[in-house]
Amino acid sequence: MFDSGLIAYLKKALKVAVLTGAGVSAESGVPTFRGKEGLWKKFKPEELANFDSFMKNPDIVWEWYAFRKKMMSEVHPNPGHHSLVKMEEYYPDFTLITQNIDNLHRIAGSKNILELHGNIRRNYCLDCGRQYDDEQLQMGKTAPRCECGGLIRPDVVWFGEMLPQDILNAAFRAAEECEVFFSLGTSALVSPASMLPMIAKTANALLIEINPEETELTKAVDHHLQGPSGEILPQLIQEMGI
Ligand code: BV8
Ligand code: ZN
Repeated sequence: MFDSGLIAYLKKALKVAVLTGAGVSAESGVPTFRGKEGLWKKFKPEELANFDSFMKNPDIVWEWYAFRKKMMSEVHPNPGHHSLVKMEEYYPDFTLITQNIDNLHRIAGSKNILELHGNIRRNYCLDCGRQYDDEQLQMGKTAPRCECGGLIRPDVVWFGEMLPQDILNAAFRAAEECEVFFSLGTSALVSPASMLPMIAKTANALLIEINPEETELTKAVDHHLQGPSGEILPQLIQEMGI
């Protein structure tokens, strides 16, 4: 199924980094952003996933997040997530960088995860910073309030917001130092996450993309493995014998 040279190279690599996007969760039933059934189709992302809209209309933004929290709490990791857990166990130095906020990598058992855009399971108070997980929130029609009276927001990175600096730096470091970089299920459009694959390539890593479609990145990758990650990744690790 795969080029034998590629399998041999992957088996002897020591340092591997992976960037995942919404496509990796598509086979779990989580709609991607830009796909046909794209989440962004139903909603105006710019109007929902940003701080100003939240301050202007917290109830509307919370309605969207309550809908996504419920949907993400009812889905399960797919074979693609489980293959990444096996890869983490196999490689001496493995970094999983994700743009996804759906918590599925953690549920699948991945350990060393860099959550670039936060995690939909976490929330915090805008005024006092107190953290709340979903179970502690009364999810209703209006945005939940903290005991101090402050507005509670989801702990995700909105457009125009900085990514957590320490996590982003760790992701840049992993991309610079790895021998193999996988770009999985991402349209590679949202920065600064979209910079990581080219940072790895510039640092002479082997750049592999898994995606049923071509993306902005495809022309620059060493291997474009065309297909769903939930099918390709299990085949890849099977051929690698891990
Ligand atoms: C920042 C969390 C610095 C929230 C997300 C112009 C105006 C304003 C801003 C900008 C601008 N130009 C650039 C920017 C910066 C902006 C940006 O990149 N915008 C894009 C749209 C151009 N970035 C930011 O704002 C970032 N912050 O830059 O701060 C700064 C600060 C202050 C002032 C100046 C600068 C913050 C970005 C984070 C936004 N938050 N999510 C939430 O989810 O609610 S982004 C969200 O969208 C995701 O996290 C993810 O990153 C992105 C979606 O991308 P993908 O994951 O790739 O998903 P997509 O649907 O696009 O693609 C899916 C792919 O999977 C497809 O290729 C498909 O073919 C494939 N696929 C489908 N099925 C499968 C599959 N693949 C494999 N298997 C399958 N089965
Ligand atoms: Zn508070």
